[in-house]
Amino acid sequence: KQLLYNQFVEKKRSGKKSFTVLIDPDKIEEQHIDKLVTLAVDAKVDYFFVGGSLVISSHLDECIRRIKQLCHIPVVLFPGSPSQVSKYADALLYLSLISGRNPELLIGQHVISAPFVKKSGLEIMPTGYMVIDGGAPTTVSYISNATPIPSDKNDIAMCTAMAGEMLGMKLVYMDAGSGAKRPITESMIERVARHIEVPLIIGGGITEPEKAYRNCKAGADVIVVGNAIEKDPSLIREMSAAVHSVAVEV
Ligand code: 1GP
Repeated sequence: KQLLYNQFVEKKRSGKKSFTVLIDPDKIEEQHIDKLVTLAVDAKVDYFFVGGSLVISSHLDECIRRIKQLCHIPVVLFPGSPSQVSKYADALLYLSLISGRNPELLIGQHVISAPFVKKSGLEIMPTGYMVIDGGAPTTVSYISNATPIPSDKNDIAMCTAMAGEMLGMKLVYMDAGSGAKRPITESMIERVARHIEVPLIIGGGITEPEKAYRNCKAGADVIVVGNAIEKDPSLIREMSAAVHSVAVEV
């Protein structure tokens, strides 16, 4: 089986952009999963990310199993805590919060959960996770107990991403936080994208296909949308089309 990470790299090499729908297992019920998956398959969504800062329910396994029964879209865990691991997923974003200075989220929780994560057999994708100030505190900025990178400090973002890459991170994920008032600016995306080789994932507060498109033009490789799609699932089609339209122009 081809590693999912190779697919990320391959797509980046050929200038293809990917669209990802973020599913929070706390917020979705089974009948809605079915509808969402149908829409996602029709819209040619590339990936599902599953997770959230708080996973209160125990629906994680069920949620992923249901998605896997219904389609072949790869499911990647985007865990808010070390307990959010499910063997039914295809891969795990192994997040280290490199924008913050909270040692627990840089390495501490990884140490505690290492045997458990390794035993899961999941494909592990080491990810430099960078939280960018989204205009107001988001769940991630509060829970992480770490200061996000100010939204206009492009140089800090650039240096953080570069350091993450040199430390061996295979992906960089810049996130303004779920439901962010202000998504990450294109100028910050552009600055970071120009200085790293690994695929760049962008999410947080993206509500318009036009913004998703501009982010890709600025250098994002993967666009993640959660909230806006929860509110209006029909957005999936336009968002996905906007992201995929960038590839043909490269
Ligand atoms: C959050 O990047 C994701 O971690 C997606 O954010 O829910 O605002 O789309 P939204």
